[in-house]
Amino acid sequence: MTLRYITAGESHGPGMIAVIEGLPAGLTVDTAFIDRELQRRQAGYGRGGRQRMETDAAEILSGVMRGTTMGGPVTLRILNKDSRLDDAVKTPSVHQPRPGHADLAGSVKWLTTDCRATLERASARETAARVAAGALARCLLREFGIECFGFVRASLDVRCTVEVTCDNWHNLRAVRDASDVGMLCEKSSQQLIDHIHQAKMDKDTVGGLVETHVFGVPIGLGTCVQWNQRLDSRIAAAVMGIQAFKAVEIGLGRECAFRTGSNVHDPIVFDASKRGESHLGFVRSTNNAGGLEGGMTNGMPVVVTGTMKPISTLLRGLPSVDLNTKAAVTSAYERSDISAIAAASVVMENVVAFEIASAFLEKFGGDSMVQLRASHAATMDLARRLPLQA
Ligand code: EPS
Repeated sequence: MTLRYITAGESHGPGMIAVIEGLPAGLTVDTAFIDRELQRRQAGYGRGGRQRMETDAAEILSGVMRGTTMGGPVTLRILNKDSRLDDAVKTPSVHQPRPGHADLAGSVKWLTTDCRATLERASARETAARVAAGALARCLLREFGIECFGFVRASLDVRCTVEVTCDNWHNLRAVRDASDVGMLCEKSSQQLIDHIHQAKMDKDTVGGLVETHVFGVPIGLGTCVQWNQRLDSRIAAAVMGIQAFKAVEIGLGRECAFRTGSNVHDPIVFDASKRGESHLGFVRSTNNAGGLEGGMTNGMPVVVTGTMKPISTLLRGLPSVDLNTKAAVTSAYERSDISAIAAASVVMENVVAFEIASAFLEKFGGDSMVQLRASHAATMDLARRLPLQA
């Protein structure tokens, strides 16, 4: 069964829900890990007042017995403390769509001049459910030594140049966790904090570039046989599905356009002493491909970069039109964030993880963790013994 999930819930409704289907039975669910990811998603300099109200935690409503999965759909619920959807005073109609937001297109789509219904579901509060689903999938990945590391790479004129490798990411995690904007060096962190502070003074907002590295991914996940099953295509769709994301790149990404082939493709060497690693000894001196070739993992770390646009709710407003009168107005303001870039890095980390877990289960399969472990070990053993004797 394909691993998949849907989410439900509105920003100011009773809560957010994720229903995850396709996990094998017998997986130990680390709820503390899931809640830690949810807390990371709430943090970051530039977040608005809402995060001081919420304490996100996942409650398991189905599919888990005594801490392990049972094989059926797992339902995770995150309660909204700021639940007030049915209160028309506290949650009023909105008629002045915000440029950049779903407000205008959604109102026309659902044939209403009230943007409220659209904005409630379009809200990035929904990413809490996606983080919960991704963190659950990571419980599975971690059993096979696959780890994800996400952080903020750049924003405005700030760019952190620290290189992330299999050897240093554990140490960098502590730097990231100490940074209020999820960056990997103190200098860049402070510069970005200053910019976000300035944006707040200017009643403006800030986006940025976020990066996810996935380590220990075995060679051969995904497929080249069908366009929509290519793992890079699935990762790209998952990342572009995050609210406010406008671009996704794998490995070198757009930079490939500006180099010749000999400066892009990662040379292959074989190192028998590294046969036990995810690349089975097929070592690459560079990783411009970002761990994906032909829609399949090549055993090198999977590297994804996402671009988040600045938040579209500006305290100063932007030119817009009243949907009832068609008069020129300034767009509506709702309590919002100045920047959610640190949160976006947590979201991307977890949606990428989910796609890797889905491809992992497709390759190694099985109804139970016992079967999955056996199939994984046997398949990797066969691959290590190539060429196989008839
Ligand atoms: C959001 C608007 C703000 C953000 C929200 C996303 O919500 P509120 O209007 O309640 O202040 O805080 O993000 C979250 C609540 C969250 O948990 O990430 C929007 O319009 O997208």
